[in-house]
Amino acid sequence: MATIKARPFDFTLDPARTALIVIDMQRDFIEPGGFGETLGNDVSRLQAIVPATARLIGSFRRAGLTVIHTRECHAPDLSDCPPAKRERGSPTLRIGDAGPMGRILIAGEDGADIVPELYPIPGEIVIDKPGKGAFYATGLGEILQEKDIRQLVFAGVTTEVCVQTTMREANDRGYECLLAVDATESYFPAFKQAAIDMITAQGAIVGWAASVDQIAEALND
Ligand code: C5J
Repeated sequence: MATIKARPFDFTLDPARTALIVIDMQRDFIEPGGFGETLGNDVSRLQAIVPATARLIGSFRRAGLTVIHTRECHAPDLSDCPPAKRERGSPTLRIGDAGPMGRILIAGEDGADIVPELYPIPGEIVIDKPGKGAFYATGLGEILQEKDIRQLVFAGVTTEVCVQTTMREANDRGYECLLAVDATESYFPAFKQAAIDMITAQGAIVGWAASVDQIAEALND
């Protein structure tokens, strides 16, 4: 056990029962010329967290702990994409349309894959998820149960959408959730800050927050 001086109070990390979940560090959200930029977002904000996220993943790998990556993407026939989701966003570039890096958010397309700097190594789990939350319509819950995981460290994008949604899903399922604040980002700085505040408010109502350095130190890295 290791104590992390987290927000809003100490988080007692039990490495043997902890996994890292890296949410949607996909080329289409992060790289210039991808879907995210096409929607008018400044992707440099998201690119900036790649080194800290790589450091966090490295700490988990060196400690021999579980690393799980997620990708927000859909089946090529869009059978898992509700029209209500497809109809929103950009009117000119929708999920499934041909985009700069292949069909937008379609499994197997270049843009839907994880950025090379954070690419999963053999043995790591990759969850393709059709929703914002990683528990919805995936096998994540069963995987965590099978591994007897009780604590989840979160990284990835975007803080207020897929990261926060997954933390809320996990919190409701009884997991203790810790957000790595410098390994998560939003296209909107105010939304990132608000999400961290919401997560940690009211006595960690959704979870805790700490830096990558603090988490790495707790893993003796
Ligand atoms: C969004 C995500 N923002 N990964 N996806 O649509 O947060």
